[in-house]
Amino acid sequence: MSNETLSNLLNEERRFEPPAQLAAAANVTADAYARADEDRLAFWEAQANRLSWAQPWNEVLDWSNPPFAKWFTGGKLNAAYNCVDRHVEAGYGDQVAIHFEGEPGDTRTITYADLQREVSKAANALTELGVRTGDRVAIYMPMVPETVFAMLACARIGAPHSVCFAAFSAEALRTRIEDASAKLLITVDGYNRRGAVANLKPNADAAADGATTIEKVLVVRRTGHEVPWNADRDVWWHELVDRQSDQHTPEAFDAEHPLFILYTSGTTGKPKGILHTTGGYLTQVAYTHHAVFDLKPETDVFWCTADVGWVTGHSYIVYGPLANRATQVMYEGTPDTPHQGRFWENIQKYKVSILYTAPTAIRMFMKWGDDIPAKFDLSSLRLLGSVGEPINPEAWIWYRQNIGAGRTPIVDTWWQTETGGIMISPLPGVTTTKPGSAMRPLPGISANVVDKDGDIVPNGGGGFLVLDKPWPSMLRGIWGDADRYRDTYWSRFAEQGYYFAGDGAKKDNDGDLWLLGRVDDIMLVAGHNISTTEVESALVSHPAVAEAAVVGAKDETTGQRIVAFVILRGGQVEDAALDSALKDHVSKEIGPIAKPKQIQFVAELPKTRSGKIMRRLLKDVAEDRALGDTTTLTDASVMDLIASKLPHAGED
Ligand code: 6R9
Repeated sequence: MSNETLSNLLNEERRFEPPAQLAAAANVTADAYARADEDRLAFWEAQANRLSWAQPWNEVLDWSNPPFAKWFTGGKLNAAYNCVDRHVEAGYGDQVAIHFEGEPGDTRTITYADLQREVSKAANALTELGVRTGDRVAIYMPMVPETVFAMLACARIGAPHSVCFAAFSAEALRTRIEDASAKLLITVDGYNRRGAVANLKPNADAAADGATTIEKVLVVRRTGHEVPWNADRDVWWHELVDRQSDQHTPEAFDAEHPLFILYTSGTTGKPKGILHTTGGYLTQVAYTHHAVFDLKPETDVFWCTADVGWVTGHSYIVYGPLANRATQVMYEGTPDTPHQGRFWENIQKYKVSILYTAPTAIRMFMKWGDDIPAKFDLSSLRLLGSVGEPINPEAWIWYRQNIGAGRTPIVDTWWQTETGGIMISPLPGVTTTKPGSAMRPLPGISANVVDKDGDIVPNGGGGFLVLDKPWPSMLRGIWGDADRYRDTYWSRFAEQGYYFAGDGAKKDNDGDLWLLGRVDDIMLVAGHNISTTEVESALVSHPAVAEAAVVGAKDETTGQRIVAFVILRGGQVEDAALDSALKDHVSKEIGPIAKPKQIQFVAELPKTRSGKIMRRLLKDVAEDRALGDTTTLTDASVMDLIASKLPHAGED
């Protein structure tokens, strides 16, 4: 960023108060902010007490050796016991934990008692395979219940799991296995995606062949198609796990015992193994799930549409919801199989009351058209959530109107793999929301916006988002690389001791926070910092546009010129008139400085599997360069399509 800080460009005046009924019965009320401000550690201590501990802690936070935090030191607990057994012991064994919906329409209903048996058997199986406390287990699995069983079985025996997205290549899996020296790989024969079988086993084999640390490969049978088999190394889940005892006594581990490693590349660079530990992580994900989603375990049906290979799946499919005894939906497939209303059909079928999804999905639904969700009964919904990217105000409004019938609150939740749990979000029974703003740090969380010198910017200003106090579910480091941990997150504002998240943000005149995207993506046009998010939101506020990605490409006169890649809503025609109408629209919404120089109509955008737009690749295209690393792309072919459509630099 230049010396100039990001100014407050877009103006959003719409406000939405919490529904009275929700506010009256909310899990968390406004007084939580004051309580947490008064004594932050006592506040987190109270949240830790929502869990079951085998041994109480001595100290809430040990921050004597920053940036290495220890929370609830001396305390002992078992994460799987907290997510499963204690609910059965309390008499809720018959409550449904997971409604599994396969893409072909097959279903499974898993109660908490079932979950306890499955996790216990899997834990016994891991022990039989020689997995011991502290050993790392790689999980290369799709969205099937065994993925949850496997993760909880690892937690139960204290073997940190490392879940790798099923869509990752063999090479991506191999490097992650090697980095963590995993000795067991758990995978599947295949899974159902877009009406076809995705064949996972050959990838798993190739990764295991190349990774010297893998001793055994445990294979779940999902599709039943024929797969290559290595009799020395491969073991069928149904043969090994099914013959185990369904009794298993969980051992309590230290609060700081590693729970999992999850690799993140963000949108750039070599993947980092983000390390999370047990007590603080579970405390924060359980509390935030309770506070932000207002879950009532007796009546709610929760559905987080994230893949379990993303941190959102770890924290808000597995650990947070299960610790809170949620009943939830787990769906294997894509939103458009066999038709574009599949999500809404699932909501109608299971009477989902709380939906948590990503802006990328919402914009896709906007593109497909309002008539699709309108065909289904979505009246069970009472709360909607968003995560993964800034949500454009227009997408927010569309979500509320078309999915939430104009009555459900929306919680826009900002957080990262590194933060472990939600950090900035409205509280649904408290906050009057503004479309496009994640609003305030949650009770017990402290964040701020600073300029390049680390000075706090006043309301109305913009700059870097920082976290200025340690939080329970914070990462404890990067696996095997303490220096990289310090450099990546703590060196930018070392003097102040702030964690730098890598995101730009602004504070509006009320002090509410608006996320502006990764600072690496921020554009510098004729001496002005302009956020990609704001230009994209201006484009999406035009009725013809469903989604937009904006990059700053090198320009001889202005430093950078704004290039916009635009996906139109269904039925719109791409022509010169629309091209100039969109440029004028941005100019009117934000100002002439933000007017795109070039607009390219496209059918798809390059995205990571968690739905984040990879602007870095679009920038390569806009600057007419060879593409950088595309290994985390969902579909690498979209780049060829986009590159073939874009006029080369200079030919406007
Ligand atoms: C949970 C997750 C983290 C990055 C983060 C930011 C972006 C996530 C957001 C958001 C604006 C939100 N991000 N939620 N930006 N508003 N509500 O996404 O983790 O995959 O590690 O990504 O995602 O840029 O820094 P992760």
